[in-house]
Amino acid sequence: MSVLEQISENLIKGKAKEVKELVDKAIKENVPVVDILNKGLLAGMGNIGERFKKNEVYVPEVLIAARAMKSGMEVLKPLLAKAGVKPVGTVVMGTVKGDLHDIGKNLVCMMLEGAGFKVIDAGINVEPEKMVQLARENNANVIGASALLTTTMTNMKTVVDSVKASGLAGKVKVIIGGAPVTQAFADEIGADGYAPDAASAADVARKLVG
Ligand code: B1M
Repeated sequence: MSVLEQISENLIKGKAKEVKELVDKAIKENVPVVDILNKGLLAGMGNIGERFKKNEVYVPEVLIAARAMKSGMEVLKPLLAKAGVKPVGTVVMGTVKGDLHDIGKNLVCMMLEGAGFKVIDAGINVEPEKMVQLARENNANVIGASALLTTTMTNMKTVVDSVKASGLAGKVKVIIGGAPVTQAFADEIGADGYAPDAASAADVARKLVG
């Protein structure tokens, strides 16, 4: 098994220490950093994402794999910056105003990072204007909004409206999701995308940034 396959395999199993050591080994063997990222770390995280969508693995496995990816990224990040490797896009991600649920939102952040995005985590109970401000400051392509309550999902429309009012519509796409949210609701409020789970959120974001 090549060192890249070993990175991917160990990440899938959530072995953070081994992933870090293998990334170190790959660097010493002069494997290009882009390959370590794409064919090692992101390949492993992509595998977990696909299996999560099919309910073959669950939230704990995703969290453990994401931790393993982070340990590999710690070693790789400075080298990627040096090599001029850019993220595939930037996403501002937050749970909407009035809503304190963050487990799903955190999973979406991890899947986005696992798909090569830079993620600005705006946190919970986020004012729509704050999301827009962060998107502007960070030159983001996407705002991701999560809601778990039927009473707060209406605030997703405020996010869409705030993006329109800011003049960033078209440049910044809005993706929504969370247990009570549906594609029909996304269409109704004029969101650019909807995803039923964290792995699909990364797929939708990738499609929207081209
Ligand atoms: Co809350 N809560 N809660 N809660 N809570 C629910 C959501 C509820 C369904 C429970 C119930 O009554 N059966 C209910 C909502 C009812 C409704 O609106 N119809 C509810 C309620 C009522 C409340 C309070 C009002 C309770 C009270 O105080 N009376 C209160 C509200 C607080 C507030 O937000 N203002 C409240 C509080 C809490 C806790 C703080 C105790 C805790 C949150 C802890 C935390 O997040 N740090 C909590 C929890 C844990 C839950 C349940 C049990 C679990 C939610 C969860 O984390 N799921 C939940 C019941 C349930 O769902 N079984 C419940 C796991 C998570 C991985 O799933 O977030 O759906 P989820 O994310 C998924 C997808 O939805 C999707 O991807 C994720 C993974 O695939 N996704 C996106 C999420 N965001 C996305 C964004 C995207 C795309 C996909 O694009 C950007």
